Amino acid sequence: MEPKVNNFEFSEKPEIAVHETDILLIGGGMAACGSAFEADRWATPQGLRITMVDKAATDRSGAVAMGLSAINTYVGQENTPEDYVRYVRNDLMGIIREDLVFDLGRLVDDSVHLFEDWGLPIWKTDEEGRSVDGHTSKKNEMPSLRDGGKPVRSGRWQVMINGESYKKVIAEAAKSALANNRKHTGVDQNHFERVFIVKLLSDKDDPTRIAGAAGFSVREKKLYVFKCKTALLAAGGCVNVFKTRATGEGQGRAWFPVWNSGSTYAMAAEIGAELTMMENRFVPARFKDGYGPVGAWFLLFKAKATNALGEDYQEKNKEESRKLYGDYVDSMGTCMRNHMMMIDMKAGLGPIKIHTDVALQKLSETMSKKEIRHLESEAWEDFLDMTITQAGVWAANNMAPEKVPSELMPSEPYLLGSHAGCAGLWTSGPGDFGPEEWHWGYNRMTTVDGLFTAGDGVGASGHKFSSGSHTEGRIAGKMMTAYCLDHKDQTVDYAEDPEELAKEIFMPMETWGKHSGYTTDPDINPHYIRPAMLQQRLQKLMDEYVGGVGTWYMTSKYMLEEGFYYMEMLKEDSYHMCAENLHELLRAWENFHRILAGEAHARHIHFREETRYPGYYYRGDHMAIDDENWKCFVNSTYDKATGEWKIFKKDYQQLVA
Ligand code: SFD
Ligand code: AMP
Repeated sequence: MEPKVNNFEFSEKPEIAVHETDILLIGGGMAACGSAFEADRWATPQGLRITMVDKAATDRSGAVAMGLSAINTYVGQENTPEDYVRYVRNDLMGIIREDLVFDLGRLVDDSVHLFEDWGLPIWKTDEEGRSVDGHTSKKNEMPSLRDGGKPVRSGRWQVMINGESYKKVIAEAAKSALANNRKHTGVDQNHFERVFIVKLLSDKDDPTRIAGAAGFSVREKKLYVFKCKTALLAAGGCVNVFKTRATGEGQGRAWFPVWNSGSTYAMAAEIGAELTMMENRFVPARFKDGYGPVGAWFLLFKAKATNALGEDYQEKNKEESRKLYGDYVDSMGTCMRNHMMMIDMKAGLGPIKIHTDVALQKLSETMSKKEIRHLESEAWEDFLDMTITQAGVWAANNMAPEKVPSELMPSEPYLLGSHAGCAGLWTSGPGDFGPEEWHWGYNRMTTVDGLFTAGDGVGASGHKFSSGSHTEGRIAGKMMTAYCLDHKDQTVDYAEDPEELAKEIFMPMETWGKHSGYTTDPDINPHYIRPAMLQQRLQKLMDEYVGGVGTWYMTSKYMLEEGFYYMEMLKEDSYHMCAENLHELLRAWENFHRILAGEAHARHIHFREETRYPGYYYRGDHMAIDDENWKCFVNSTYDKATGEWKIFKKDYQQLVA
């Protein structure tokens, strides 16, 4: 096909806006909001400018968009940071960066206390040991956590909240921090919403140093080029890279937020940052079709899940699984729970059901009518606060959790680093805890000078959840301030010409303008492929060759190598994506990011010759865990110019006994 050239002959040229700042925050989720808050405390008094760029509306963007019912990481008085390290290590099959996890464990509670100060209602336990919901405990002026109030623990690490407006509360604090920074620095605008960042820009004299980022508005035809001294890349994890279980009328429904399209991993890889544990993924076991989370049901309501014969599949399948996974079956981490469930599903012993009805009836045995009604409304609210679709699925199917059990299902895989997964970037540790080689200057800085990350971006340290991601953003916010002060006299400038960036970024619109008249049906055209079609091709490829739901998460060296061939074909075709409008342009660029994130995932799985995460994925040619050869990190770098990956091992070090 003819080479791609964009001189804006067939599409309108965008306006180009250049914005200069000191600290650039890419993303507006938990991590970036934490960064804005903390950077304001340190950077504003120094006259440093802070800018946040979110592809969506920050009030409701990212994973916490719909709200949450629990804060999953609160260490509290009962636990220590060392306990937290043991818990995370256990759940992630023995390989984590203990320096990063310990560091988070010692700081995370402060963020939770701030959330409460900012108005988030947190459930409390009263003197008789009864649970009081967040709204009532606020109304009754029960002591805050900071003042010794006792939370309602659903599990050892989780505390219950009235969290429908959780993200709005967090965003409000971030926005007022940005407003304060504006006031002190005299900058007109420092919060850009609905601007999708496409690529990071490196310094013209030093390609290993960050100098900015470029993106476009999804509402007006405008290219944005940001120049910065330091940047936080916190654009969440990656959804919709694998074929989804939801099809037809449910298409588009996913557990993970649809905004997060692998931008963190792809843009970091393209600028040369080292990735870690990209083979890891998260396959959440969820209420079928609505993707309702299970945590509160298992931990707070004490529901049990069984196979179709009423058997406890975890107990039943434990000894058989020990043959491949040894003592790891005893810790029964999140992937292992999936594994036990899938054994029975594959044997035709599904549906797997969670007995919400039995659990609620048992809990209500000693309750008054009023208390029972309250319990039932809590059961609905668990989803109305967090995964509204699940309540919709119940209502649509004439099901009520207090009357009938619900089906559970392992979902399609997601790439993330803050929930029960640990894909991400290799970052510097805190320095005062951990080996020297894990500390190269600034806490949570990547291997690219001046580029930081947090939340889903930091690899090898999962189970941070919402509170931990916010905390990690705060750590980075403070460190970015230090970075700016230490590099006060250095000037940075990006190498790219904004005119050329405009041509590259808006290419899919030129393709549309040039060719869309060629056929009567705009979907079928020999000159281009529409982003929705390309996305389906990627999802099919990932599903079939990289272990998605279609193969029960099974892949192998042979399947992956076959898949790499088709991925090359897909990449070739991706340059022919068209965009009829700005929305489709967004879809096109999300696909570019997903493809690279998906490829990193596949390449890492190919490198790690064992099945470290049974229940998340299986290497059919290496079905066992092999601690002798593979109890290590797998890291990689990508060369954008050649398209080549370098993948290598890094030693794991145990720091906490
Ligand atoms: O029920 C660009 N999580 C839960 N955490 C808890 O503490 N309790 C829970 O109850 C949780 N549950 C839960 C959770 C997640 C999800 C998806 C569900 C349920 C359905 C986990 C946390 O939510 C998660 O750990 C944090 O939110 C992670 O924070 P962060 O900042 O790493 O990611 P984000 O919040 O999703 O924000 C991403 C931001 O990036 C923007 N963005 N901006 C510009 N350019 C681009 N190219 C961009 N790409 C993305 C997004 O708009 C967003 O602002 S439960 O399952 O356990
Ligand atoms: P989820 O709702 O599945 O996202 O889980 C929320 C929290 O509860 C996370 O910290 C999980 O690790 C934890 N969790 C969920 N299910 C279980 C379970 N069956 N046993 C122990 N912990 C669980």
